[in-house]
Amino acid sequence: MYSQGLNKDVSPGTGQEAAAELEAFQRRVDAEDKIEPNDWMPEAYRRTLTRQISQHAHSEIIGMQPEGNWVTRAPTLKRKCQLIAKIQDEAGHGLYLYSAAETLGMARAEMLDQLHTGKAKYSSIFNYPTLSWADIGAIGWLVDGAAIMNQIPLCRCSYGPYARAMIRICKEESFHQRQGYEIMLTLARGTPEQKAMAQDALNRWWWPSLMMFGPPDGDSKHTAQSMAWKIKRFTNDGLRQKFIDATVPQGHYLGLAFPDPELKFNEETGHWEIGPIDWDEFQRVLRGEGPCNQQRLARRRKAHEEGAWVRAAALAHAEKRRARAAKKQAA
Ligand code: FAQ
Repeated sequence: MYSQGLNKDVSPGTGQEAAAELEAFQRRVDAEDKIEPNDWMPEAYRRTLTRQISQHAHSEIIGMQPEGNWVTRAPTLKRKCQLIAKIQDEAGHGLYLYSAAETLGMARAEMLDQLHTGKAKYSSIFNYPTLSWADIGAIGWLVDGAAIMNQIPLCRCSYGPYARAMIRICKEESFHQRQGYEIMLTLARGTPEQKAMAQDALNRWWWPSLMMFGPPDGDSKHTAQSMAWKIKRFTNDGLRQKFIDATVPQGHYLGLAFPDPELKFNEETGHWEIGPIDWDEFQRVLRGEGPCNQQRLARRRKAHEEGAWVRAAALAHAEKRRARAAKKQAA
């Protein structure tokens, strides 16, 4: 929809012209200028952003499923209302992000097609099951916590539409994080069974949450270029460490233990150090072999098919309004 408003001629030049354009582009990025949809940009910058923003949008939409699993089983009416509001927020985030990605020239239908055919990735974290109510607390605390750590720097991304979308998203994510932590606190201070549920959720979500930040810096193929373009402001490992340092004391305040015998505080560096992350597990999930990959995609495809009549009705309605307005103007 937004791609319709784009200038047609933003294609890269050739030879000397391209070199001059590239240099001018990098100068703007270095000067912290925002790049806007109709500005000239290198094709690789456009591709990187389209990939990242659309995958981010897919993550928000697929991320509704693990939490949706608990709407009918939330323990109180208040918890149910909070959970529904949170899931609705995630849908909104997906929609802002699809809109931001559309400004780069790719139609939403194509992005959705890439998701449904398995060509586009979405965050590995959403391929894990939500087995107990405590998982809803752990998702808010850890998954939204990791998402905020990654997304606050994206508010300063060089691409204007993405940076602006992230500002509101981050505000909402911080409410999500607090509601999750409050669920964990309630369980941790509850009966021994409730505390055990909270501990079990931390055991299962801790390592996958650390994987959300992406592969280690040495294996991250996009980081160097994305940092030069100021799309990313920190490396994957840098953000992961910030998250660990912020989260470990929160877990200890809950009276819970992290599932990592090697976790220790380094007095000299002032950082928490962790044991090795199982990157084979991460790669398996990315290949579609995680516990819920197939279920998540099947459910998404089915929802898309079942929504076909809504899209058709919205288009018919828009066409009717357009024809009515044209007739009024002609009269
Ligand atoms: N899962 O070279 P890098 C949320 C892929 S939103 C799956 O390091 P990059 C809200 C990567 O795409 C969570 N794939 O890549 C919520 C690349 O793919 P390629 C989503 C991953 O882009 C909460 C390849 O591996 N957040 O949680 C993952 O520089 C609760 C190589 O990696 C965002 O999307 C992964 N974990 O850095 C919703 C934030 N990590 O090129 C509901 C925006 C990496 O092979 C409930 N994205 N890959 O196709 C980013 O900041 C970056 O894209 C990174 C990856 C940091 C994720």
